[in-house]
Amino acid sequence: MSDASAMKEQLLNRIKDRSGVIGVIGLGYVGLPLAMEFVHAGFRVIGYDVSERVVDLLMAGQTHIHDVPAAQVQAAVASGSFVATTLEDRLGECDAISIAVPTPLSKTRDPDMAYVLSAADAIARQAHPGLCVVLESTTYPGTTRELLQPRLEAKGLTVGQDIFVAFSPERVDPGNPVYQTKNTPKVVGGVTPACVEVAQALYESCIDTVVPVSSPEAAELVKLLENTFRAVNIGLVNEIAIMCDKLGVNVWEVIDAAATKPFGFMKFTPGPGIGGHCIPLDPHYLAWKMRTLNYKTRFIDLASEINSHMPEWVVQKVADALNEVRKAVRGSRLLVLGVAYKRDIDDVRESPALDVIRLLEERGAHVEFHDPFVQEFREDGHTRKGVELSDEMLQWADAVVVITDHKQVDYQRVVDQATLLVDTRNVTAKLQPGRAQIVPLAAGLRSFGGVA
Ligand code: SAJ
Repeated sequence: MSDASAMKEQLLNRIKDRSGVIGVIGLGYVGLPLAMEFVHAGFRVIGYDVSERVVDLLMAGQTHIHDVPAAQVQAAVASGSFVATTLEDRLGECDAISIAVPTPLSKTRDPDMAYVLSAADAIARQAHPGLCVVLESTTYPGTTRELLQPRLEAKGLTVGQDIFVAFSPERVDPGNPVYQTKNTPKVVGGVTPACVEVAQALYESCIDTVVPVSSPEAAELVKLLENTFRAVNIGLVNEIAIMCDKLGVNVWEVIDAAATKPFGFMKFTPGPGIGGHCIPLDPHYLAWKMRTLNYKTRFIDLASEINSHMPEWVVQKVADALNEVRKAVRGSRLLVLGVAYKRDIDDVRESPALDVIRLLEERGAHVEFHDPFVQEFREDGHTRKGVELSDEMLQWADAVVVITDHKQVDYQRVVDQATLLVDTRNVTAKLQPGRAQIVPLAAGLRSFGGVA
């Protein structure tokens, strides 16, 4: 057996008998659940994060990730199976390391690879023969081979022989009651067949289904296809909403009826735009990479144009609705319901609600918000606090604008107390007529105060 295959067999055995030490870089909504799955599989896990606050709270048996109970962290720390650290040299103890750090986009929508490069350099400083390194952060095709591999080879290691490198996209959906890290199929693409074999064995130790693909580029593109698919289809359905508005057709009725087709159709719903740290951003990694190859990604660009136009569409709906009752936006009192980027969560990142609020305030409106999951949020260095949902607040508002349709809000009460309600999420479809004039996202056959 050659030295290289001996190295690979030794690593495979350490994975198989759980004597291997697993490193996870980045203990956020991706890294911490992954670390806990490796602990659950029987490994000793070293979690490395640059945040002392995160490391300290984890070592104190607490959690900052909703999907990971504090009791699970506490048990992992108490058993000695998990340690969180800011000390880079602890990575030198690891036989395999997964990188789960942020990959934000710059203001000009260029990938900001600083976190990935920092992690790659830390690993390179601590790397040793017989190490497997897997990048999980969403990124453009080519990152693993162009940024990660050279830094590891600079140590004199040979990928596929004494170091094994792969990409495996994260598919964490925070708060998903059905799919968590363990039961969500995991795609793995290695730089060489030996890299695929090792990375596949690594993830098969703790994840139910592992799907090998032939290269890191294929794995990188899998993730981008998944989320570009969503962004493009949301863009399509938002444009259908605009068409329905011009046709005077109820877009929700059309979508619900189309969704009765048992094959060849997948339901998406229009709204005030798209938020979160995945869908608005991920497609732009692909667009950026293709620009370097002089190729224009027309679907991505058009979907982005339509989706990012939706906040302005909503603001125009509000302006038109106020105009119908002889009010100007300037000086109007508006209450936005729901600022999180999607229902029943507390994350406001990239939320279209923030755009709607900004645009309304730029037109001179006085805007307050209520969100049962978000009491306050910081934007441009200042904190914005929400208000309680009271009859007085609903009566105070010249218009109430539903942006995020949290299930726990009593929308019948809103319809009964408000005078004007702009409904961008179709929350009023099945309600009894109340005091409020209802303005749908897209014109329907619904009369004011009635239901379609
Ligand atoms: N949105 C619409 N219409 C839709 C679906 C979504 O307007 O039909 C909006 C949402 O309101 C939100 C944005 O798009 O503002 C993104 O929504 P999302 O449902 O895609 O939720 P995310 O951003 O949390 O996406 C994540 C992704 N998961 C991963 O990247 C691992 C995505 O691939 C999942 O499909 C999605 O969760 C999910 O299904 O929950």
